[in-house]
Amino acid sequence: MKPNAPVSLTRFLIEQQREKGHINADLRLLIEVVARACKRISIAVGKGALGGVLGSAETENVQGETQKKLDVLSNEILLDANAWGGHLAALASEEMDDPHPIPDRYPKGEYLLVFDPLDGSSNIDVNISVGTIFSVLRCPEGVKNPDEKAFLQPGTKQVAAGYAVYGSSTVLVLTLGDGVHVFTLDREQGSFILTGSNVKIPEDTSEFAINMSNMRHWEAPMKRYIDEMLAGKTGPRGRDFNMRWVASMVADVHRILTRGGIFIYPRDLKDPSKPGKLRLMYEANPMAMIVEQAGGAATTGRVRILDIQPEKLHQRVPVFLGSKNEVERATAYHREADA
Ligand code: AHM
Ligand code: MG
Repeated sequence: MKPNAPVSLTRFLIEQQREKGHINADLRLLIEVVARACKRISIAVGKGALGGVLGSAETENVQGETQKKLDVLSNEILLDANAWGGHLAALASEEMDDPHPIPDRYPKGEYLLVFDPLDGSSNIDVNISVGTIFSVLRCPEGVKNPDEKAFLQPGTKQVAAGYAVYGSSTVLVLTLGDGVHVFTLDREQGSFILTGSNVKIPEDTSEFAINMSNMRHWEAPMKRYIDEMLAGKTGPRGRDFNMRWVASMVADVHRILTRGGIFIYPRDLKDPSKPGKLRLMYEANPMAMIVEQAGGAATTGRVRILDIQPEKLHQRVPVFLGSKNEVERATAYHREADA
């Protein structure tokens, strides 16, 4: 092969296994299977109205959210793709109440896969980027039939994490715990090609992403942090800030990975029973691993996300992630207020 020939995801993974010893054959297969499922989801998303996939499925998930047809379809695509390979012990998803076992007719492997099959559901019908988020854990030793408890491991235990964003191009972002790598789907060839290695998030930024409509429900330190940015050049920060909010976490995180920024979905007092909107296991943890691997930071505004010991599969957490210095500043404001 020519030295500058494009590196496919398959070649990248084989090199990670053979030369770096980072992954074994099962984890390689797992990532390839997830990537293949993302290609199928990307095709379904791309067909839009022509594929009859828009609109509501008229069912509710465990979070009490109405599922879209594409939420259900994407979940099925990931389940089917991962059932037979022998690399998984079980799966869990935003769209399913309980962990999903591997059918008895197939062999079981050593990994657990957790995913949000289609993140940004509110954007499906309006042709704005959506995506898939996934996290890979090891099945605890000796556990033959993993239940919810087997999944309740802190984010530091993830062996891999990634997301696919179905935007103007389809992009797969992956970390195996050794930097963050970006692959773009070559639609003619049908393969993911490496287009960014060891990407880094700038430590400083002048761009923030937050749903400002919730401002009246925020805690005081949260309000202080945003107020200071809104005050611009003449305020305490002495410079102007810009705002972006796609309302698809995958798209907002991808922008931050590309050019920096801070993404915040804080705890708010609209519904005090909920500690945040986003889910720890299949949204916050995989994104936190990616962001940290890219040199950024990820906290709940108080503690590091990856250190949280999960108590429930569908647990929610506040999320602050992105450019390190901004995440640290927002976190310091919360800690100061608590003290
Ligand atoms: P979803 O998994 O049901 O799509 O919800 C998660 C999404 C995130 O992608 C996004 O950051 C957030 O919800 C947007 O919330 P809001 O509509 O409150 O702005
Ligand atoms: Mg989601």
